[in-house]
Amino acid sequence: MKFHQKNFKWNTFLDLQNDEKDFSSCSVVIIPIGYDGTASYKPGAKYGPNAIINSSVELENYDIEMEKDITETGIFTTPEISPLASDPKEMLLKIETTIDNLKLKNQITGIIGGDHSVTIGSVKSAIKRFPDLSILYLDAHADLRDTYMGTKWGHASVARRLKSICKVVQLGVRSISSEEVNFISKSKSENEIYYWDRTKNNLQEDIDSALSQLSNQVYISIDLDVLDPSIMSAVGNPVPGGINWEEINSIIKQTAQHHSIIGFDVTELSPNEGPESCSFTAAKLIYKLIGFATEKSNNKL
Ligand SMILES: [Mn+2]
Repeated sequence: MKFHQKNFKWNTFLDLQNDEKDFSSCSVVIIPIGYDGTASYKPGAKYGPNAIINSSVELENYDIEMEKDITETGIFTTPEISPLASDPKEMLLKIETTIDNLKLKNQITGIIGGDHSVTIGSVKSAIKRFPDLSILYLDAHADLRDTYMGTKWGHASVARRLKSICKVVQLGVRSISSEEVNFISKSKSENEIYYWDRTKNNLQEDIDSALSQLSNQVYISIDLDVLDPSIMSAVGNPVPGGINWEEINSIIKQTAQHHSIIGFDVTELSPNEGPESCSFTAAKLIYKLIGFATEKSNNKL
């Protein structure tokens, strides 16, 4: 892939310098997608990538826990995939073909959404390079509706659509409709969804069980509403009782220890719905994903 726009500069994750040499040698490609065409309650996730990239500029490149400068791995940020106003399905196809056209080899893709529907386009492209991938799906909502607000391709149906192309293991769920509960029992996939309930569950046991179901190649899809609203209020549909910072960090770390993270996305930041700290939290989460996903290749377990 060549980026011909020689005179066109775009903002990059951590404010790193991009050049075409970096693109061929980098291990992580960050792809911003400011699309919220399927938002059901409050739009605003289209502003997510810009807010996250602006906050990332303020992060230190060195990570205390990993004892490394994560930029050494090579991180290239592409220009934003611009939204289409037409049918959501067309937008997902545009995402898939844009990523296909990057002609990636083993690079890890990191998508910055945008609403959660962008995951469908991203996974459809990733599965061509990694046919055995499975998805660790972190979201407060089940996203298993067959259709919602007149479309099958919206953010309330993402896990449902993905389940028809690969294994999806859901963790962090605490909001679900009866239609979705019926779907789970009909499709006999009760063991692929883990409700996040501190009063009932041994959460570490659930995490271990969820991760044990994943194939070696894992795509991590994160709707930021999986986090507790006390640390992540800037989302369209917040749900109390969520995952905290240490827990999500540990889930990503445990995934990386036993699997290869081949791609990830971080979606649904609506910066206008909460304090600026939320875009810093989202930026640090992406930073941690990059760090853990690339750690294994440097330090074979
Ligand atoms: Mn959600």
